[in-house]
Amino acid sequence: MKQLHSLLAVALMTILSIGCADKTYHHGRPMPDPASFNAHFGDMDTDGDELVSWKEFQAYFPDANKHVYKALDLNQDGAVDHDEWHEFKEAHGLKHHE
Ligand SMILES: [Ca+2]
Ligand SMILES: [Ca+2]
Repeated sequence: MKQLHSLLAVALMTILSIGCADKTYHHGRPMPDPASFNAHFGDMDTDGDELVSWKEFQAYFPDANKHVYKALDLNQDGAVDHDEWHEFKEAHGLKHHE
């Protein structure tokens, strides 16, 4: 009986560690540290059209990949607007100032 309990504990730990790995890896790719994306929208929007294009995003975050940018572009219109950026930051617990 004791053995069964430890077996269950091991099984539970395995399930839990798989669950954690799932959160860290999105579609099998490691997501970059969200804290590294704690930027001001206005700093990224260099041409001031209230949208951060892929080129602007890439210029600000040279290490970023399009996978991340597409995840930011919630309505998939090809550009990240202010609301989308704030939603991303809130989703990752990053503080922003109004
Ligand atoms: Ca822009
Ligand atoms: Ca968008």
